[in-house]
Amino acid sequence: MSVRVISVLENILQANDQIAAENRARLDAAGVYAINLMSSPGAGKTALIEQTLRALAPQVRIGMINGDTTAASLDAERGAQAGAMAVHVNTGGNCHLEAHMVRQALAALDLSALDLLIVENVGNLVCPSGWDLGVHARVVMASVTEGDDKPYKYPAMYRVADALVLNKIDLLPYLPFNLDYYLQGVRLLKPDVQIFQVSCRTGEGIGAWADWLRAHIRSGQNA
Ligand SMILES: Nc1nc2c(ncn2[C@@H]2O[C@H](COP(=O)(O)OP(=O)(O)OP(=O)(O)O)[C@@H](O)[C@H]2O)c(=O)[nH]1
Ligand SMILES: [Mg+2]
Repeated sequence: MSVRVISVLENILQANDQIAAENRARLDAAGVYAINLMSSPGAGKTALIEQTLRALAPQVRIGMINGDTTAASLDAERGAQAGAMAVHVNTGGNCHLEAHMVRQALAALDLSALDLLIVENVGNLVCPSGWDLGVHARVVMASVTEGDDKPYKYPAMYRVADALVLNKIDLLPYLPFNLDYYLQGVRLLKPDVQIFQVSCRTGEGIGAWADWLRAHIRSGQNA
């Protein structure tokens, strides 16, 4: 008897890509520019969303989809408090968001009232990189407290980045973080990636990040 081998992961990823394409078409039709924000836990994703709202709202109307592994909607509440139209997605323990979860969240948002949608992925530097959610740009966030070796240890995440936000630079004077070594690792994996060095605590660097977003929202272009 011969054995039939079914590539389950391939089928799942194909189905995901199909839904992602539908999500993107829906966002395009509504004129909403969307980003997938990915990082390890605690790098500052929600803090960046809060700072982005401070920099761009109310001229830019901002929505937030927050993916977390539990029902606790603390981050979505922070986003709403800062002025975002926010939806919390409980992934039920899943370590990353998938396109069908974003499709459900999109249904809960009034896209006609938005210009920018920030999807805060589950804090994880591995799994989220392989899943297209149907957004326009993938933004990887890192913080200097995590160490300067991260591009070398998590290349898959850095390879998919359209933009990179390096956060907590206010702490650089206190840490053995070699910025040149870190940036060299990033450039090896993604030579043309846009890099923003920021502090969500002091607001340093947020202006350049906000300008980049503004340019993409206006032009409706992919990163
Ligand atoms: N010193 C310093 N602390 C920061 C900065 N940005 C964020 N933090 C702190 O880092 C911690 C985590 O920030 P969050 O915004 O919750 O990070 P997150 O990536 O959304 O975390 P998860 O959603 O749990 O993965 C908080 O205690 C923030 O106050 C920064 O630029 N400098
Ligand atoms: Mg968060």
